[in-house]
Amino acid sequence: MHTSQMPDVCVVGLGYIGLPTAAIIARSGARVLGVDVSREVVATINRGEIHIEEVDLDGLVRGVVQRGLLVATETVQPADAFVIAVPTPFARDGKHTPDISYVLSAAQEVARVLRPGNIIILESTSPVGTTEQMRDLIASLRPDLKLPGLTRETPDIAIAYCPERVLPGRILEELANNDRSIGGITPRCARKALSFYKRFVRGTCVTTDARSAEMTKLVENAYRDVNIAFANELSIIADAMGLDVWEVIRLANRHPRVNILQPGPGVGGHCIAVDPWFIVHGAPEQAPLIRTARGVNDSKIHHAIARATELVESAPGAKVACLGLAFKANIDDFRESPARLVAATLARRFGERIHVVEPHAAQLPMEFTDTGAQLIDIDAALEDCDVLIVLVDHDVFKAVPLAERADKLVYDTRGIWPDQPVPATIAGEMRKAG
Ligand code: SAJ
Repeated sequence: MHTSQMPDVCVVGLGYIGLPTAAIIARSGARVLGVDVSREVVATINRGEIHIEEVDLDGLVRGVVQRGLLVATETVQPADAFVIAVPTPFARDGKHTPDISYVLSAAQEVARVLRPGNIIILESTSPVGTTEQMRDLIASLRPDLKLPGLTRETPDIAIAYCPERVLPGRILEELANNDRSIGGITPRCARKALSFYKRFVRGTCVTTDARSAEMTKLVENAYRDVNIAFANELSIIADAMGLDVWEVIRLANRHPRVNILQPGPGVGGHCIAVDPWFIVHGAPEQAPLIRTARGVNDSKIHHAIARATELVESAPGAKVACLGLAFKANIDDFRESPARLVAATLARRFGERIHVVEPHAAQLPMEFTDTGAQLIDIDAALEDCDVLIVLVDHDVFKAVPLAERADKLVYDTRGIWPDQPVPATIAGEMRKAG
């Protein structure tokens, strides 16, 4: 695509969702303009390279950039369709107030170039009512346009909310194959958005209204958070009772209607640890379970820190390896990661005794600076460290044979080594309790 040619689709925000989405739309043959505020991200993509790690994304982006179907820039330009995929964090105000300022500033940029016949689709996870707020902002900036829900005539613009629901590590596959909920500000908007997604989504697209689609996305992640909280609470109970939580869950899951998830060092990432707060914020009196689940999952991080600290203190002078920093297995994403918090807390406390193994990191994150902690590889850890703290269930850790770890002191927060013997010197619950 020459920069002079008008793109079919403009994707605003080229992060973990926006970039794969832009690339998949481009693969379907559409001319896509990707917009990001970061000059570096724009330059990287225009070289046919990527700034995030995601299975098969590098080849896909290289291909569509080479064919001229994907071009990145720093400014929104006219197009037929606009897809907004920018972050929606919560404010650090102690009240977890959703921060939709990135969505609104993206909408403001889009408003500048909007023309009759355009469609705007918001994909960012958003509190209920955000799509309408976005519409109202655009209405105030472009009084010349008839916007859906505000006019009795046929509107000039269609606006819909269509959340992504892809799993990091499987994004490309899930973008194409997952079912999608498509919420229009009006049924007409939903139908327009449906025909947009049909071009590149193989899963079933179900239409609804914008507010229901917003809530559906939040509910999906809150559901998972509540279920993980159940597993994490069980692990803390099992620890207090001297039981092996993994064994209990394995047995309970043999019941045909029980499917308990896996405990871990807490819940990380930028979705499951954030989105439930959007529901709590919207209905604070009505959401005690969702709020409590967040609390349980956060408290599991402190439990893991306390357990790990006890183990390190039980082996004075021993070298310690923290296995993993990512927020979950086999990805390079360290945002809101409990593993990272546990390892950094140990590094601050025990300094150079702490070693970190993270195959997806080239260097330790900032908070490790001046702690004395070092990044090493798994072979060095198995050779030199007597204490192993498993924080992430990366495949490379799961594959460590028993013979190479049988004589170590282990705290396995992920239950990846069920065959690890319990040394007589530490309490039975120490090794396995999640
Ligand atoms: N976790 C556990 N135990 C489990 C499952 C997960 O401790 O049994 C932890 C993980 O280690 C991680 C956190 O929970 O720290 C979240 O991981 P995840 O794999 O459950 O989810 P995410 O954050 O990678 O992606 C979620 C997905 N949502 C649901 O499964 C309902 C994904 O489909 C969404 O698209 C994504 O959030 C998002 O962007 O909202």
